[in-house]
Amino acid sequence: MPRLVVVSNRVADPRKTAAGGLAVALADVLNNTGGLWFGWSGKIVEPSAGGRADEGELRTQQAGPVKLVTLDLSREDHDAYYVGYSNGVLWPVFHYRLDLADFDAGYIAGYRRVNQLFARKLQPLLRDDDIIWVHDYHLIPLAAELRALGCTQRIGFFLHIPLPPPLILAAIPGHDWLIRALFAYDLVGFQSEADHGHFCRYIEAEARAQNLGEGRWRAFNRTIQAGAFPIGMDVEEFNALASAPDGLEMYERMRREYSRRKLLVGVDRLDYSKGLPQRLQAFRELLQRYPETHNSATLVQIASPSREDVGAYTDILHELESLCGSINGNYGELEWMPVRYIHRTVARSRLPGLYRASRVALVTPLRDGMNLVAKEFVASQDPQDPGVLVLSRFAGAAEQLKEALLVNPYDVEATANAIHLALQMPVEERRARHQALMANIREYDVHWWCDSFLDSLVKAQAEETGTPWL
Ligand code: ADQ
Repeated sequence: MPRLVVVSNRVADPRKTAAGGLAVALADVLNNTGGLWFGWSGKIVEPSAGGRADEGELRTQQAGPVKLVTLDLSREDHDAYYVGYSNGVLWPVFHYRLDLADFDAGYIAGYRRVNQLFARKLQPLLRDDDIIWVHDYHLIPLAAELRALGCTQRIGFFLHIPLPPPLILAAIPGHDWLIRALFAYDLVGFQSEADHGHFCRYIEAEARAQNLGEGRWRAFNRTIQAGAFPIGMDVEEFNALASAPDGLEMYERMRREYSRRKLLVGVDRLDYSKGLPQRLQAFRELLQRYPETHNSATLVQIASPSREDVGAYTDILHELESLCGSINGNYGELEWMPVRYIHRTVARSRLPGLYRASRVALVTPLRDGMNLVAKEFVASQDPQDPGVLVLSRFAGAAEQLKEALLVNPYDVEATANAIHLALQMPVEERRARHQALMANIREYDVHWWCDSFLDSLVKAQAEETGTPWL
């Protein structure tokens, strides 16, 4: 079996549980093939007096059979590549938020510079028969840069976030360069059929790509394969966390604390794509419309700090604090606070217990590539007395989790009604929905995702590579 090389913006040690889904997902394949994981160390080197920062020095760490190789970035590169282009342009536009994009012309140069740096540093570490899997929007041009250095290995790309329709994509200055860069891969994977469809429409209209059928496309002297590979969760990993001491303790504690009230839960990174203000407005609407929920329902909303160096994130933080304050101020009583808002990181090991103790999960992003919290909530439930998932139709997960209560998060009243329905739902209906959801989550789990992507990558018929063209 050829060696797997994974490249992503950040690298995680797959032996640590805090590393989360992707690391766990890839750990098996990386372990089996003695793989290599390459990415940014998370460290920024400041320029020494008068000179440029000494970036790009490689650090190697052995994690069992897996080699982790990381490099530092200079302040200038980090600000342009990570804060600027990745999180100030691609993240908002790919989540349909043109209003939040900051199209500073300097960002794209930094984005390209870091992708070139990654390619330059990675190329000498590669073997001819390696299979390379590149992850996410930070690294779209990486394969093109590797090809420019003569790499002919099989290279796949998976986009973890949504891909918007062609006319939204076309608002990005240099969008044609970006999408053309995807043709340096052999396989390009998306989270949903909707995103895959947007890609097909874009390349047909803007790049006059030729549709060869069965997901194969030809343009720019290259033939690539594209498709939807919805990411799944690791059900066994989550079960193990649930039955570990931390998980059990959390469950018992929450059950005791909320024995007289129904618990609603939201767990997100604090991000404007997650629809948090709309969710709180829907909860406020629930309290307003259905007085019987007073004193009987509590929303625990965890919103972990994220990308605090990007301006739009400070705005959403303030909006959220103000909404929580006004809901608690207007509806709270001495013995009951309607919202418990936690702007802190919560250990992954405590999530299954929290989910299991909750009657309803509110997963209501305005846009999301997939949203694994939705799947993790379902997998944590007691099958005899399961909680209900209220899920945004704009999360990639909605294509698969059809038995959830699907809502339009912009429609605050309808969302409030769905939450009410969830709180009232009889146990037979909860069981039936849970069973159907679980069947999907088990079948399309993280191992399915990994295997089906890598299978397609191995089979993708790479034809002539043509001249590298960036
Ligand atoms: P995220 O936007 O981070 O990921 P999500 O899928 O919800 O979104 O979460 C990824 C992982 O982080 C999950 O395992 C979840 O449990 C964990 N997580 C999220 N919020 C947390 C919190 N507050 N505390 C602790 N853990 C938390 C991106 C895309 C998603 C896509 C994933 C995977 O934006 O759409 O599902 O990648 O492809």
